[in-house]
Amino acid sequence: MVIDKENFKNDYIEKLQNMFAEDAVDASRLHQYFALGALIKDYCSKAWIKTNKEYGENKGKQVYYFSMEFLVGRLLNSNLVNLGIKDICVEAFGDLGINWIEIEDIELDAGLGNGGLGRLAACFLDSMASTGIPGHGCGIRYKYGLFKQKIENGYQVEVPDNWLKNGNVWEIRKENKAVEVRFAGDVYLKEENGETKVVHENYQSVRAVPYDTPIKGYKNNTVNTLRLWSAETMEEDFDFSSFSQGNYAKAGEDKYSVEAISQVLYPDDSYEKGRLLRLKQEYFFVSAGMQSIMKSYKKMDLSLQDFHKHVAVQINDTHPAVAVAELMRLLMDEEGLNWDDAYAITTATMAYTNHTIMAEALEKWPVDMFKKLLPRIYMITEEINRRFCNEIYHKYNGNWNKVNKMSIIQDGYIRMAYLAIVGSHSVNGVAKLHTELLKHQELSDFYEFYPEKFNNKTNGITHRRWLLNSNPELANLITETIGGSWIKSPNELHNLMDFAGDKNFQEKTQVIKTNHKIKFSNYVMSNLGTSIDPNSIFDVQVKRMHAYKRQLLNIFNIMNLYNQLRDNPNLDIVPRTFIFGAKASPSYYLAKQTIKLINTLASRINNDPIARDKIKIVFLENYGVSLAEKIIPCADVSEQISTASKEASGTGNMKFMMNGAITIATLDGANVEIFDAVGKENIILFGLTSQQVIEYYENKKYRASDLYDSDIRLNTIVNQLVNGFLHSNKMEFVTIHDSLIPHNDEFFVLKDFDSYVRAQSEIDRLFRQKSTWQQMAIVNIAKSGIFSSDNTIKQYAKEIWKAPAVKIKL
Ligand code: 26Q
Repeated sequence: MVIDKENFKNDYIEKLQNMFAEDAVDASRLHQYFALGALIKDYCSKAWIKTNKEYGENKGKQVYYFSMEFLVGRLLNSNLVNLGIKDICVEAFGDLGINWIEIEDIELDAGLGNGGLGRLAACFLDSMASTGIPGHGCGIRYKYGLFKQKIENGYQVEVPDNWLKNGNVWEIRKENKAVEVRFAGDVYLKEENGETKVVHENYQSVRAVPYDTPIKGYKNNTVNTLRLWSAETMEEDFDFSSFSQGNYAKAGEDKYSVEAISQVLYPDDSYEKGRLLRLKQEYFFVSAGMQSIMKSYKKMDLSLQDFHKHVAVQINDTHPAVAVAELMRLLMDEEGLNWDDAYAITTATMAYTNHTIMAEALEKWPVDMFKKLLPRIYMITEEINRRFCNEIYHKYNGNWNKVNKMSIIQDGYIRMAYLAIVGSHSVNGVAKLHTELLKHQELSDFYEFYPEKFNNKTNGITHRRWLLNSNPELANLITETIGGSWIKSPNELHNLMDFAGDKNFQEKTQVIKTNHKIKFSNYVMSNLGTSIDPNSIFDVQVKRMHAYKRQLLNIFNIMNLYNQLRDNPNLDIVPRTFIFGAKASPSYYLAKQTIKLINTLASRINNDPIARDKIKIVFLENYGVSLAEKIIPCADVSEQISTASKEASGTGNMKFMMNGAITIATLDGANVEIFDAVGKENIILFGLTSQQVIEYYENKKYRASDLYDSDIRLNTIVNQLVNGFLHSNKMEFVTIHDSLIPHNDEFFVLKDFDSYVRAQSEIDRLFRQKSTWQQMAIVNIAKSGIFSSDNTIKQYAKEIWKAPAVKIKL
């Protein structure tokens, strides 16, 4: 299909007329946006039908990515770019007198995720479609995404994210594909004609209704599907007797409790063990998704024994790990297979990705609760575990200690990571270092038992959203310089290496960066009323607020600079703007206090004549995908400063690099691979290594108070937290203070402080050398292609899923 500007305009005008009986100029912004979305969906629909048909007919491997989170952000721009009609559309809108920027801003982010894990799932969808892998997303259509963050008096305040309030133009409700999900009730076995049958009675039914969103590949004909499930009451379950007796409240109660299942996304690390609703959510979308896969599998008329040859299921962390038992249930109870066959098929189908080594983030469910809510799933889990423990017992000659350590069910809890490992044929970490730590530390018993299951898949990011879309100026310059084939083959960005030393090219990349910085300064002025200098270094740390990510280390460096400036107002430093953006989980007090600390420091420093021309602090409210797209192209410095060993991978690090920021980093997660790619001249490293951190944890020899006593800078800063220097209420930051002293600084902020300060001075020194700096930036862009999620997806497809790409012809 060739769409040129004239027929695009005609199509669009017609769409507005048909949908709203309005013409282009008179229509409201919302209607203009909706008509455009609907038109784009029309443009995708033929290829969408064709893609599904082709997958059904060619009967090749299809991949299902199960995830509690899909942090997709906005879809208007990415759909236009992937269709190849962005320029035509913007020009056409110009002709029609419609302000494009305002249209873009109508769309609300689909914020159906917390952070890295959810955004990774969204990048993967884009890459699967763009590389032609038959891969679909399966998740929950939350009515409310992650809370919106407001800053009031320096504190985070959470506001519901009602992202569906204007409707969602991208989705299609598929009433006819609804399935039933059963909770609780009684399960028993019954003999019938010499066969054992499983009977499940007195259960509560929930209707799962899918909403499908097309995932359009970049300039190909593939349109995959993101299927998100919404919970509704079964019509026959509506309590008509209460209703007709006038007891509306009672009639509505069930409806309310069922709909609660897909009402709201849980913020991470508010992870209080055993939240019933969270478990309901997990089983709800897993059961609905697996049932729907089974249905479309059966339509293809293939033997159930071959299920795993046609279906691959990737589980994104342990949140969908009940999928293991659910597939067993479907194969045995619904399809009549025996245990051994069902088990072989299940493990050959499932694969598990681990995203964390933080012990407190590993999901555990209390047996009592699990059993009551999912009685049949519990029976199956128990049997999987019984057989697994038996195997361990025999392999280790009756070593009960091993059995206890590895048992899926232990001390009254079900350990979901263990269920996922046992029930899958593949277990992967998300960066080289992370996978090594899984193999040799956290999951070493399992690695010893199942070495063949373990593998690494370093994360990636879609260069279409994170370069082509968010930084079109840089993308155009790259295309002018090395041609456009890097867009389909991102590794070709490497050809920019020839231009790293080219003064002319350096100049051009620098102008693009500066223009972004000017634009962003205006945005900050109009939104926050803070004036910032576009010529200052833009030093950016944007990510979830967590102690291990160490926003506090960044703050300590700023406090140190401020203290130096107060001693010597003529201190010679390159002016710097420290930019933060971060949401804290609502129940994570230390994280929320850290936000308050940043804002307190910001108002102090930004208003102090001694400091404000040298350092500025900006805290951006409500950091999310759309804000990331704005800020990342502006960054000179990318802060990736987690305590080594704690950040599984990070993906923000890759986005910044791709936009020409210089990384200041610990050797953690994918920073290690970025370092390997760019070399020591093009990244600024500091701090303890992961091995040193692990040794300290083991030998318990770290004493934060020794550093507090011996380093005058640290002594001053730590005291300033509680001596009234920052806040009239001396208790305001006492939790932060106490996390360091007396609680001995779990994340080595004090230990890495000196090394970090030196690294920051190195940045100051390098930034003064314009050409050197720009050369470093170009090397980073050139080497970033390997971190395209297209590469990651190709590795998953080849090594885990065994799923070849499929070309869709129209
Ligand atoms: C669990 C139980 C109850 C409530 C919430 C949760 C929960 C939700 C989300 C636990 C963890 C998460 C999210 C984890 C996450 O985003 N991890 C990040 O994954 C990225 C992609 O692999 C990595 O790059 C990051 O390093 C990792 O922190």
